[in-house]
Amino acid sequence: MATERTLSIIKPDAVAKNAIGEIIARFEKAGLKVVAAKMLHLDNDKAGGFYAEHKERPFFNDLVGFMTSGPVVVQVLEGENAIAKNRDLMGATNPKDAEPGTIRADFAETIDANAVHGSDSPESAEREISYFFSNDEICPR
Ligand code: RTP
Ligand code: MG
Repeated sequence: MATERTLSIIKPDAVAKNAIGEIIARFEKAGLKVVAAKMLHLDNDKAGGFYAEHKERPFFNDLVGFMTSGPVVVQVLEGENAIAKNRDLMGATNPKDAEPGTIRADFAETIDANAVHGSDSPESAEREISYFFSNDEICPR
């Protein structure tokens, strides 16, 4: 298996719940390393550009509204199979369908405010990491 990098976002609902540390602990306990991190308050352009693939979807405006409703923590996670591993730790998009013990099952209640984002493929990971981080902000370890 290859070492990969993935983009993770702790969304405004989880930041508001003071769950940043508990969520990052789950990544670290699963063997993923934080190699870059920052807190940001996204504006409409930055959030809309990030979710551009969903621009035509009926939930797009709500999604951008939610993602700009408070600060987020954006990080790059590195490790074996990091993209799929992070998606497993997150659980299903709708917390009601998420397996017990996943981040979304434990920290989220609704599909709109679902605690975390994780890249869904190597191509999205590459795009999303460079959307938030320059190379000199990533610290291989
Ligand atoms: P994310 O991109 O945030 O990691 O979530 P995901 O891959 O599990 O889900 P995705 O299909 O990429 O959707 C992005 C976010 O849009 C919201 N959503 N709402 N109301 C709806 O039917 C609906 N579908 C998606 C969710 O907040 C989802 O995380
Ligand atoms: Mg997605």
